Amino acid sequence: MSRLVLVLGDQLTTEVAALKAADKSKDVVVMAEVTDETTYVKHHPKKIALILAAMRKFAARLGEDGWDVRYTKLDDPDASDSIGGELLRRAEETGFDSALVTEPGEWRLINKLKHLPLTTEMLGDDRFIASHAEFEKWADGRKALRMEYFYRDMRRKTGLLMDGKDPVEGKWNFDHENRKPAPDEVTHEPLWFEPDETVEEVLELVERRFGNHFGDLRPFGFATDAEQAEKVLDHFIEKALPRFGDYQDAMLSEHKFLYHAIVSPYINIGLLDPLEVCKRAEAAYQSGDAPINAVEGFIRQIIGWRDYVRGIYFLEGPEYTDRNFLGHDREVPGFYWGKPTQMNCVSKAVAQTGEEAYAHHIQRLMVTGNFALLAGLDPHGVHEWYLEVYADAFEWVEAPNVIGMSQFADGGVIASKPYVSSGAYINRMSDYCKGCSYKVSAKTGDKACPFNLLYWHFLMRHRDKFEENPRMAQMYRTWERMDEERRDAVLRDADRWLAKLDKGELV
Ligand code: FAD
Ligand code: DLZ
Ligand code: SF4
Repeated sequence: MSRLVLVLGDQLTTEVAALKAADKSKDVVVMAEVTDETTYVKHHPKKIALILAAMRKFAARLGEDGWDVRYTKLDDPDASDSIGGELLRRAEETGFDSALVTEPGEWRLINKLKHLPLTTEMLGDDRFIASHAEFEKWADGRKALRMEYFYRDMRRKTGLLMDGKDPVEGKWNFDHENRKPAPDEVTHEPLWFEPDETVEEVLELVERRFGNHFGDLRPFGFATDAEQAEKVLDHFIEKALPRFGDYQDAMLSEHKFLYHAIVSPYINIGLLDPLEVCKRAEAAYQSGDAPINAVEGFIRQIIGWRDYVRGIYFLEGPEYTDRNFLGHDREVPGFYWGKPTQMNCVSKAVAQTGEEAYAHHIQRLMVTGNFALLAGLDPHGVHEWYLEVYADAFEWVEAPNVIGMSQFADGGVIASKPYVSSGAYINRMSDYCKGCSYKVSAKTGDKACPFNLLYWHFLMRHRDKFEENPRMAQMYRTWERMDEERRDAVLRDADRWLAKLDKGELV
């Protein structure tokens, strides 16, 4: 029996389950650029361009390898609007009545594909270390699903950085060495590529169709095929990995990328294999070219965090993105899309996001995420923002990071306490405060850093939920030690600041 074989825009590898199971001699590959996928949120133009260009190149490669590929371009006059519509159109064209698909990374699309009038076989996406069944088994009966324990199991399973049954150098986690403030000098720039003919054609299409989405399309330098993505990885391993650990949490206005890898967009769409990426990092440790704190930290992000959040997304089910444990409902303010704000840290993180469709973990967690949580923004709106603006954002990875880790909207499935901080943390880890209209040292008054005001406002708003949390008790004790006049002033100034925000005034 011949079948249609669906390959989605984030499944661009010959190792994807549906292609591995298909028969080149009789099956037909279906790939489609469709408006549903390009607009279910208003994706950053760079993200759309990356995916469409990489899809076109991958389809060409499959064709060269002898596959019969039916590829739909966004402007094709016969095209339907959706992946399901394209499968049905190709079913009619070929006379096939069944399809082989690899499970998409989003409940929305999984449910649509399951309800098509076609016999559809959905295979598990095995580009991860743990299958759904393994994750469920790991989670079963645990009181808390902490990443660290899952990560240790993944180290054991993969054998990465293991010395027999033990972790190399006697420790699982070297994170405490990875919190150095920003360095004076940064010697690394990621590798970018000049657009070739295929990319240029896509850029013109995206300019025409999605020019009104937030973010800059040009200059466009993302890798758009596996060979280029390999070069980005080589470059990172050689030039940046040795210092990745030390400066992982630092933020600098003039150095957007510091020593980060910028490989998440490529891993997530299939141009790089996560396990291979980790093996390359491990080899750098084994040859003495990168220290353990850097390599362990990097590998933990991938076989630990990345696989863990995917497990949580599928474990928690389709309603996860609607969770709102803290009852937050403030609208996401215009400065998340580039309207002016006097908060230099937020302004810089958003500007960089608009330019690059990229911000590193701490900018996402401790600047835009921290502000959203402190100010009580609606977590669903925040989730949609993150899904829109980052090139690496697909719901299976974005939602647990935003709803769970950053906004505590899942009530503590992922995080054992909310990631909130006052301005002091941002000041320690970045150079943002030096160029800010607010004063990070001011705790009350017109010039007080809003993070300082809102930090206490958040803790007081949710006292009933967090006071008993052993990891937060110290903060409440500090509050109790402040004199009453000061506490009243902090809460009053925070309320005033939030009122200005709600009125749309410049804050
Ligand atoms: P590096 O800092 O160099 O890390 C190496 C790799 O580790 C990354 O490429 C990525 O594959 C993996 N990784 C690191 N942290 C995480 C994590 N928390 N979850 C999953 N994988 C991780 N990552 C995404 O891929 N897509 C998202 O939509 C996304 N949204 C996020 C939203 C918030 C609020 C936060 C706090 C984090 C989010 N992350 C997301 C995780 C992280 O910010 C990015 O993976 C990282 O910034 C990618 O840049 P990099 O390749 O330079 O990563
Ligand atoms: C994100 C995205 C975009 C922008 N466009 C397409 C597309 O035109 N065709 C396609 O097959 N996939 C696209 N994608 C990726 C899908 O949205 C992604 O596969 C699902 O969100 C599941 O992760
Ligand atoms: Fe951000 Fe406050 Fe520092 Fe300004 S002073 S950059 S608002 S942390």
